[in-house]
Amino acid sequence: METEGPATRRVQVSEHPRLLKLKEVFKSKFGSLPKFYVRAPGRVNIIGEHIDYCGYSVLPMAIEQDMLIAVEPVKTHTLQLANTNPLYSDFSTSANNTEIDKTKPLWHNYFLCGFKGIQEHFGLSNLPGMNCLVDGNIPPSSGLSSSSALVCCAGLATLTVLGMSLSKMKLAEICTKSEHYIGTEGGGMDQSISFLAEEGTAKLIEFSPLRATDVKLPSEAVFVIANSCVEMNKAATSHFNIRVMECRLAAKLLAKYKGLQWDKVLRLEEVQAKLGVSLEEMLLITEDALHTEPYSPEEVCRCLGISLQELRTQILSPNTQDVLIFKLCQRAKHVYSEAARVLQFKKMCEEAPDDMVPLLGELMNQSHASCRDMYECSCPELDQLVDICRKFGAPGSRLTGAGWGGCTVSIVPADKLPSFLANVHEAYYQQSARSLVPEEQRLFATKPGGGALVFLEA
Ligand code: ADP
Ligand code: NG1
Repeated sequence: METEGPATRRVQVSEHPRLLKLKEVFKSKFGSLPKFYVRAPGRVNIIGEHIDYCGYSVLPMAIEQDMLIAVEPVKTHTLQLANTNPLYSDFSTSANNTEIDKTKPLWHNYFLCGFKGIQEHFGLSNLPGMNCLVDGNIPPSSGLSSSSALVCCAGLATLTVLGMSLSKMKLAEICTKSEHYIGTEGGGMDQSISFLAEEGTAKLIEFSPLRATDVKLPSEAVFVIANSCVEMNKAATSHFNIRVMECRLAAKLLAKYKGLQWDKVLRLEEVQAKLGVSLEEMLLITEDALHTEPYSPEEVCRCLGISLQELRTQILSPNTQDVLIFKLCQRAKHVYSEAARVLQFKKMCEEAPDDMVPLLGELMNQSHASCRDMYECSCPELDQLVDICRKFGAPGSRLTGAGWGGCTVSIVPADKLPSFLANVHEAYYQQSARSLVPEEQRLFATKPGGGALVFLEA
């Protein structure tokens, strides 16, 4: 239901090994016991890559792997963060002074994004302090949304400490906006599925306004995640924001070409909506309006009739101001064709999902090709991994999440799963560096999991 907040569950902590471990480590760290626990899941995007920030619908499902936080509200105004993973150092700050350093995406900054989002939503200037211990098992920087799970979990922890409530939709919107404090200008898929997911179903997530609709996946196929073991931290590089800006510029040039008021346009979807044409027509318009040779900043300025200074300060993000080439035609073609593939995928799932497995796979293959060739967000390891997955029986395989590393998702007939896993393991994970990635984070089948929750000890 649209107005419902995340559920609260009473649990026997002693019966949940991860919660029990969290409780014990919390006690040794802070010398007290947590009052409650929150969880927010990661996700795998089945299809619809790099189109959420252009305004288009995406088709993810939550995975079982998640971020868990044990929380104790405290009377001092101090926020103390610790992590079960020693790679992530302890952090402490005044709850009223939450500066987020965009130049260094350290883990606690993702927590602060969620914390600050709730603080700002309620206009609070005097936040209570809390002790928090975080435990995550989502492979980091691998396209399964570990960062957003942490932001959402921190937002939910803060809300619960305040004793306030908000709908899942509102929480998703707040966390989408507040994750921008880390410096990446993402679209909202990750935070939305983390709050709105329901066990047993993938979701079509639509934006402006945010909506989530169940998508029944084929029962005779399994979705398998394979980690390329190449990590890519989105906030530490400008790859991600360059793509967001290329799409923004493409939208403005397309709008200008069609005589629309281009200065207010930010997203490729707005151009389609204003023109009232189909995605197929948008592809033709893109080919007419934009050339495939890269655009220089000077050419973009000439097309829009603005100065370089205006381009840099009014359109581009801080970390893309020195970019020298923009591939506008290729990026827009990826977005419009990928948006169409999402709708086709959903339609096939509504009709007869089990008869459609080869066709669903074909759409996933097309999506990967477009990400690789038009959007240039793949990498040699991901390309190798999708080839291996197809060779061993996946009708479809593609990169998932932002790319440039991270994971692939493949659709695999259920009866072929054991041999598929064994063969992909043999073909990709024998190299010593790859075998260092924990086994449970390398190659696994996944089912649609549930969304964010609060746990209270029974
Ligand atoms: P993803 O594709 O997983 O969202 P990002 O590169 O956007 O990848 O974010 C990864 C960052 O999230 C990590 O560098 C780290 O700061 C944070 N993170 C991931 N997992 C954990 C964890 N278990 N504990 C603390 N921070 C985490
Ligand atoms: P990941 O893979 O979690 O970094 C990012 C964006 C999404 C979406 C995908 C590409 C964030 C928090 N997430 O996801 O919104 O644009 O890339 O489809 O920026």
